[in-house]
Amino acid sequence: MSELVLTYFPLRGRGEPIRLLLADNGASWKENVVQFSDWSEKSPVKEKAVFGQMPKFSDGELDLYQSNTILRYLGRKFGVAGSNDREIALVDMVNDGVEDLRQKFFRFVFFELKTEKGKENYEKDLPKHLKCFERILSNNSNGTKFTVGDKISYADYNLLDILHCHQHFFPDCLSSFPLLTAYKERIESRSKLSEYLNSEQRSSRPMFPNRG
Ligand SMILES: N[C@@H](CCC(=O)N[C@@H](CS)C(=O)NCC(=O)O)C(=O)O
Repeated sequence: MSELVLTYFPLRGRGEPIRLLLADNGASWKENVVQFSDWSEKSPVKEKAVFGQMPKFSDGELDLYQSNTILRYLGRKFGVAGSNDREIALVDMVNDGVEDLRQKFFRFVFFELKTEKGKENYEKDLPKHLKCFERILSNNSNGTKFTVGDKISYADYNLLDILHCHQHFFPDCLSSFPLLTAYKERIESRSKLSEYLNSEQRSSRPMFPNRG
């Protein structure tokens, strides 16, 4: 297999769902860490980046940008992108739903979190969004498996990560969502994933810059 390299800031951020997928599928990858101090309009990594942003993922000669493109690519590469046309479409849909929530979450972290009112409003609104994923789970084998079908998919890694992000700020946010709670525990206990989740390399990486 060609060398797999993730180029990103020393963060979980948008790199983390990619790492969860790689770890759970037993892949080895190299981390190419770009320090914030080396990132500027004129830095070669930024200049070469197709959209001027990271993460970048390299598989041998192939360089990819856009975290969801990378997830879909790896989903296909490792056979975790849905098992037929119907599942492929549904996995894509769930992943887009996670992306919508991630964008809201970023606005929260970088803007709304600055005021007590902003934090309160976000927390009040959050169950409405989590409920959508609870319902997705309930519609697939009564919530006993994954978001789609019988097999984990790239959307599940992305969802797991966004749940972790929310629990960081709102530790009890899943308490009224039994299916999501069980799902999260089930995925976290997969052997390779749990090894990664408990690793030093993961715990030493902050979720966001300067925000713990
Ligand atoms: N849609 C892109 C967004 C990438 C993005 O926002 N990257 C941020 C870090 S998470 C970045 O590179 N920020 C530095 C910059 O914009 O100069 C993706 O999903 O990869």
